[in-house]
Amino acid sequence: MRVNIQWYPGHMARAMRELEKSLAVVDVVLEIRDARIPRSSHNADLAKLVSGKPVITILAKEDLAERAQTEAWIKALEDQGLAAVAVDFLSGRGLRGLEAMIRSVHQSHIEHLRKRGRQDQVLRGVVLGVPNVGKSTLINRLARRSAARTGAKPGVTRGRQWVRVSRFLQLLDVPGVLWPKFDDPKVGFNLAVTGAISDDVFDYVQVGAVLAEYMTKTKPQALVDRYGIDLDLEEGEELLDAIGRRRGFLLAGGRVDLEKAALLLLREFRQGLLGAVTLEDPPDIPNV
Ligand SMILES: Nc1nc2c(ncn2[C@@H]2O[C@H](COP(=O)(O)OP(=O)(O)O)[C@@H](O)[C@H]2O)c(=O)[nH]1
Ligand SMILES: [Mg+2]
Repeated sequence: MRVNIQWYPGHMARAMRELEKSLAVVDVVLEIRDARIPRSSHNADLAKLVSGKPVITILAKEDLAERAQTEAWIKALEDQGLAAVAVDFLSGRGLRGLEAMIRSVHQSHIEHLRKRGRQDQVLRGVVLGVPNVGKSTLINRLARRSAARTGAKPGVTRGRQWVRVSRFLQLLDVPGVLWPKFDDPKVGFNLAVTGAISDDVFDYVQVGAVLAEYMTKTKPQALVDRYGIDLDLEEGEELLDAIGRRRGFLLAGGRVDLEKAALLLLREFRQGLLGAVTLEDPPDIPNV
């Protein structure tokens, strides 16, 4: 299946140049991935872009992912030498672990500078991730009430705005959107289903149908419990048809409004009403 993403090469190239400028002035990168799709929400070129700077990988929305899968993902990422932590920004679960990781990077940063005779105390970071993954929520969470915009700091690129998260941590106030590659149509599907791609640029009947099929194969009971549909249905549009019929989404002539059914399914999936679902298995063999 194809998801047609609006693709403006000029715009993307400009965004990438902006991002490279941002990366040049930070000491740490907070990379947020969606815990339901840790592979599809990751940009494979990130490591090249950050060249040697510490990266903390955050699996956000862990409340919407399967816990055992998330733990396996964390282990797989750690096996690749990454510092990784799962967080639910809504409840705050995992936040302390993340803060401990940031403190540890901060400590090494200060020591590194001290050896060079500098007394800087502040750690500067940027938050990267696909749209809607939780970048702004993370900044607000870390900042709690003390968030305050500070002017551009001397010594860094002019005009850049920093959010002072704590006495020791400043984050660039424009979190970077970093799109993964869309070569694999599965990546487009995963980003659409989880809400990274806005609904008006893809065919939601198509995406909803693929999601319905995926759910009947992996978690049929969730569809039965939520929509009371028959377990013997298999095909995506048939499933949407059944969901729409159960909810009374009928058009003139008694046909089911498939668009409405698809939007309902997508919305409820994203809210976690179909239970916690991880769409991507962690790798069996860490690619160290
Ligand atoms: N369930 C859940 N929702 C989250 C979590 N973090 C963020 N959200 C929600 O995801 C949506 C997008 O978050 P936002 O911070 O604006 O994403 P951004 O586009 O990356 O800045 C908001 O509705 C948040 O409330 C999380 O850990 N769990
Ligand atoms: Mg945001």
